[in-house]
Amino acid sequence: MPTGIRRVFSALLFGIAGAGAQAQPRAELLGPGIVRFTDDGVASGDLRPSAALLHPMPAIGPAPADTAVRPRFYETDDGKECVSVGIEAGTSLYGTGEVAGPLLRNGRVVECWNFDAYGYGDAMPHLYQSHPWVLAVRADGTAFGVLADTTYHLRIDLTSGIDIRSDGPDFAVIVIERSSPQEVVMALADLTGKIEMPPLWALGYHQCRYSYHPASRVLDVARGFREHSIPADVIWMDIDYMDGFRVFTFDPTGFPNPRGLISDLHDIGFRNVWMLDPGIKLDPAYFVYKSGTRQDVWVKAASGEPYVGEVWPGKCVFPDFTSSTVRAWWSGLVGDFVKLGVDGLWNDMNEPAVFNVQSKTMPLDNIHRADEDLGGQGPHAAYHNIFGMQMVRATREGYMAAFPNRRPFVLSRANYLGGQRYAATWSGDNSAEWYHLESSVPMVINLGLSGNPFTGPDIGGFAGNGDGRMFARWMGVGAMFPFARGHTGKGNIDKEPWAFGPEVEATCRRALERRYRLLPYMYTLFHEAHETGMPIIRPLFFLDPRDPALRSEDDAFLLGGDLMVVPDLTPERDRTPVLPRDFATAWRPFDFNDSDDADLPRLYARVGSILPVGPVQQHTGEKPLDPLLLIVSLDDEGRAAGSLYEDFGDGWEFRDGEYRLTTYVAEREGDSLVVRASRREGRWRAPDRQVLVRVLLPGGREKTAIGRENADVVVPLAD
Ligand code: NBV
Repeated sequence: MPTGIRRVFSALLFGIAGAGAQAQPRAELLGPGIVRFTDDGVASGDLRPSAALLHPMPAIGPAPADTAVRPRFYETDDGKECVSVGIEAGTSLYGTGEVAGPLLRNGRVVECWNFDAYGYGDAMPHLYQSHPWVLAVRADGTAFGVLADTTYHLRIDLTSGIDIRSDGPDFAVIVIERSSPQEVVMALADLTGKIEMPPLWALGYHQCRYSYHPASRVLDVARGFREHSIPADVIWMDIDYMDGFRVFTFDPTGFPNPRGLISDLHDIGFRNVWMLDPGIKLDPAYFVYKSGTRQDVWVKAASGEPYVGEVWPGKCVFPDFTSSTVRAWWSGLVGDFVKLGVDGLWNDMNEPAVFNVQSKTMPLDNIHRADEDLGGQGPHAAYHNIFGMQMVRATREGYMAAFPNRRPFVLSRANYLGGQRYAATWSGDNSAEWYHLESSVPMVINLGLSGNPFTGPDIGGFAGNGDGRMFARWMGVGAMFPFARGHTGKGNIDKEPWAFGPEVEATCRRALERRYRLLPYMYTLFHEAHETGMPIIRPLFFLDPRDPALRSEDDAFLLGGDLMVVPDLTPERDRTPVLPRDFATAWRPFDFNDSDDADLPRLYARVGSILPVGPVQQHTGEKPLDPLLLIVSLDDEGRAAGSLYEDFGDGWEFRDGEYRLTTYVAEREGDSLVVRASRREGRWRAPDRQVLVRVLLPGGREKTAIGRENADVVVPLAD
């Protein structure tokens, strides 16, 4: 509808504040319980293409008359397109992606605007990524999700219902209606994509700092892990490995022989990840600048000249990742780079961050020559929030073209809803403060509820030093997150796990040994996330979405469906988490002989579950999964079940059936428990390995037995 007329309408109907009769938006059914709404008079063909959706979604018919959630579109006096969605009393709001502050988002205002948010705090309305997505859980446990399908700057106001205000043109709103929050989250993944299986090594512990320099220091740190017997898989190269911050180059003094470094690291079981920033040094002698200029790949200023902004290298130009030709050019550079033996890539500063300007980014009227399926040529205002997403897309493509048989691992600071298709996320420049340790839990949960399950913070905090006690506590929790990396900023004290003295070192070792022991379970969860979109870290309210008491619990969390993690996130340990009503009977404490360490979170296994656990190892390639330990937590009927996914840990053969998904069941038979593999999926046959069974019984009693995978393992239960 023309703006003027719509404004009059809005004013009449809602008095701008939003009260009054309902205007009828267009409502098209996209799938069962999934409706796309557009403002009256706006056809879906008039809208910009979706950057979030995996595929364009044609309507399959009109929305059913009983569609419960009906957004109202309106326009403000100053011409901003808005939509509001009312919520019933007792509705809890989540999602909105990477946000500071608590899990429960009611009462908060979030902006979708990718931003270099160094040292952010609770009040920061926008961080590095944009997720125009709200998950709403009603009092009765049913749920719906609201996806504002626009890449423009948004203000999502959750102080009274859901009110979304855009700085861009008309946009569609997709509402997913389901009977539980879990189903909404999985439907979001169907729409926006699921993570690809990462290489197994990426689930190991990562060690980073800004910057390990020179190469000998990198190697010393990696060797330090082996000397201290602290498990780790990956070491990271931050910007100082480059020659004057020129991406795809190496500092000739500090990193004269990257191939040699990589091979030395590989020899001790370490993978390597290298940073690539989007700012390309404006240097006529630099091969990347020369080739990009020749191929005309830079984002343009409104004048039509390449836009020049300052970042680490000084004056820079920026590849226009919204164009497929530019992505192909970048992919070629990435391909040549990774052929040195590079295992993983880290895209930073890709909001894009620009120095010495108030906006901290490019002018909004810069010009992108974007692909038609992203919306065609348009201003930075339209593409800002997906600049990082398109960069990681190109980076991933480059790795895949160079190594078609390997799984890429890309980490990104900026991203957008659906960007889990291309990269994992870390939560940017947090600080070495207890608040940041505490808020890393809700941030990881909300990212998972917004489609990205592969995330984690800088363990120990990026800005500032912190102290050993906080570091130990952070490692305890961080080791349970999908992405576990220690990192710190320039000028800070050393933050390797042994840097804070023997006590903290011992806690870090225990924390990471736990992680490595739990990797078979975690890898199975990654496979589940890849198949279904279920988050790896889940909120406690998933256990009973009707229990209002669980709705805001964000200290304790679930790792998958079968493991509860209860950390102490304050220095005084003065918070008591709200646990489910049936906690005492439905969850059983267990440990790895490490629960005397009060800096580690408490672990509980769900009654009725079987957790697959592996050996302690120093890196993921060190040992086969033999013996396999099954931690069995019997229910009242004397039963338990659990699953284990295994494949090569890299490559794509699993797509052709080269994997094994085993369901283990335990059943009480008389005075014994019989544990067996009841079902296998995939082409891999049953392995001939030792199976250790550890049965957790009420009252803290335990029984154990040893058997083999191919036969029933019988555990006598009588005392
Ligand atoms: O490349 C240096 C850092 C990096 O270590 C950090 O993780 C990023 O979030 N980078 C930001 C740029 C400088 C930050 C002060």
